[in-house]
Amino acid sequence: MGYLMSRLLGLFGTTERKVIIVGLDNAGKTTILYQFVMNEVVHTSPTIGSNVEEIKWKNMHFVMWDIGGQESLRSTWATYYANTECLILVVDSTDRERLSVCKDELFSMLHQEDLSKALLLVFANKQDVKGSMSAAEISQQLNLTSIKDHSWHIQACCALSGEGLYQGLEWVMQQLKNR
Ligand code: G3D
Ligand code: MG
Repeated sequence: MGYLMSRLLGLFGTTERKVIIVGLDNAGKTTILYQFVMNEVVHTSPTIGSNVEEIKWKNMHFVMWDIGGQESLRSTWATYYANTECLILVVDSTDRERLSVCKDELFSMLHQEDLSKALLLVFANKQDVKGSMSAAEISQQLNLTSIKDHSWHIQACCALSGEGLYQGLEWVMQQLKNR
């Protein structure tokens, strides 16, 4: 599609925005994707490969890829990066042990050329679980303030109830509008 055409379509809000949802296995990625699709909780099983869905919200059209997070699958993440406008990192706020793994994965992604212009939204998921880490704590552990070359935002959420999810998406939308 030509540049002018895509700008025109952009005015009507029909430009597709590619979003990829990454994170370790069991973080809640697939639950989040289907909350956006259907506003309901689906029964998930570990994702082998990926799920992709189109989501239309407030005149924006997102194509969201939910990529399997098991260790053996993480090396395939890079094949999904091209043309990504937003990277959503889902963190299981109850999983203190693997937060450092999450951090390593995050920083290796941010160094990828294909993601150099991508926004970063971090969902601090499973806030309903007692004793889970707060968004502030996760932000500090992930050292998000050291990220200077990407716009980023962290949002506390609970994928089961949907709480916080649209607040996160709202931030993405505002950022994309300002581009
Ligand atoms: P993944 O796609 O990142 O691997 P899933 O993760 O979406 O498959 O979710 C993994 C498990 O976490 C699921 O539980 C799911 O219901 C649960 N989960 C997701 N989000 C939340 C949340 O916000 N709070 C709580 N308490 N649980 C959540 P099961 O038991 O089906 O494995
Ligand atoms: Mg999954």
